[in-house]
Amino acid sequence: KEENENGSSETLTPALTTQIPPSIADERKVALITGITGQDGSYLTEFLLSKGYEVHGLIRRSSNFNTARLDHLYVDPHNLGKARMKLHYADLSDASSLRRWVDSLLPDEVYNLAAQSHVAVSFEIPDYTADVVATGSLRLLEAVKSATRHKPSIRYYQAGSSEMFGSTPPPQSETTPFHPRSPYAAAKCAAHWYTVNYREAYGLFACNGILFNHESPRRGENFVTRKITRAVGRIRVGLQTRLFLGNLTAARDWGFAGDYVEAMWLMLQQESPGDYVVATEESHTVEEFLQAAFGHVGLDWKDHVVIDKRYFRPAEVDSLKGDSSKARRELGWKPKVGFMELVKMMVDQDVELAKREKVLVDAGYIDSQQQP
Ligand code: NDP
Ligand code: GDR
Repeated sequence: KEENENGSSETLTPALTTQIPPSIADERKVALITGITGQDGSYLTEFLLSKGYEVHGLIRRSSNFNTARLDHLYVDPHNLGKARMKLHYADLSDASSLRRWVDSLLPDEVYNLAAQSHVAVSFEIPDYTADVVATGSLRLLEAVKSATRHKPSIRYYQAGSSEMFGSTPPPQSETTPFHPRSPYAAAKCAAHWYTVNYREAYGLFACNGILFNHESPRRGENFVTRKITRAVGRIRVGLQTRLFLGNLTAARDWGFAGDYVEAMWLMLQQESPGDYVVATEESHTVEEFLQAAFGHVGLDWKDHVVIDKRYFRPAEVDSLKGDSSKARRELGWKPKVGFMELVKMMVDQDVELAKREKVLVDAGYIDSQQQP
């Protein structure tokens, strides 16, 4: 990324190439997204830009640039007139940074997507997970509440999770009791109730989206779906032979991330705020995902998968299947991409990715043993 005009790279200002006429620009809505560099952040940014929004994203400092999921939206920061996506440094663990950006931007909509979002990792770093996922949400809610003194109409979206239902059996809806099974899920429950509380106590337009698992070719590579499709691609082109996994019997309600970000936006367009389950209402086991993914390229998963105890969790969520009738009725939302289409989309992309990797391996640029 290039430096800005002051020679400072503290504020990054990537933008879209399309120039918006000034008349439209004046009416443009402003969205602020935390977690913009993540899977959902990138899809939500695309979606909001397509609706004519100006999008501001908060990114945390990293020793490397980690904006790969946004690079296709990037334009040289010197094209300031064309900038419709802007990135700023902040952190959910730093209240002052959140407050500064909410106060200075006074956005119409705030989407809180940032999280330490890996369930298994939350058992390894529970304090940090609670600080970012639970207290981080509280910090952002406080910043938004404070800014409503200047702009009462600000709307807030909280990225809630089906993990909050934990061991409560399916189907799970907005009225299903929570029984979290991990530090991550317990922290998401706290964030959920903070959001409800700020709505009830201060009249904030604040919504919880209780989203079931949603995947895509941009999914992080250590979540089970992407871990499987990456391995399928690499096995298919001869870069890998084995895939180590944990519990294959867990069942999840897997949808497509591109569909789910629309539901987030729809929640903030309603007359009054509420909480909504977003799900496909179809559930499959990890084993079924394996069958579908390996089967799509003519392979048998049993020839490649090895069970490794290290991937089992101290407490598991056995079965998730959402009841999203409220979202379908009130938001008019429904998923467009089904299970098999999702699996094929991910496998096809990862076969192409593996082919490109193989070119580099064959040319001696990378080591084929370097598994993702
Ligand atoms: P990702 O893990 O792909 O993205 C998480 C984002 O949060 C990244 O941009 C990450 O930044 C950022 N982040 C992490 N820690 C901090 C921090 N301390 N301060 C600021 N930003 C931080 O998650 P998804 O896109 O898949 O999910 C988005 C949200 O939805 C998360 O809150 C997740 O818990 C929740 N959710 C996800 C579901 C799913 O199936 N995907 C289902 C239900 C809920 P960086 O790139 O620097 O790591
Ligand atoms: P989950 O997703 O925990 O549901 O959280 P993940 O893909 O990590 O696990 C799904 C299921 O697969 C089993 N599993 C494995 N999981 C991983 N990651 N790696 C393995 O090797 C493996 N083997 C088996 C798991 O035990 C589990 O049962 C995701 C995240 O996006 C959360 O942030 C989000 O809130 C929930 O979805 C809804």
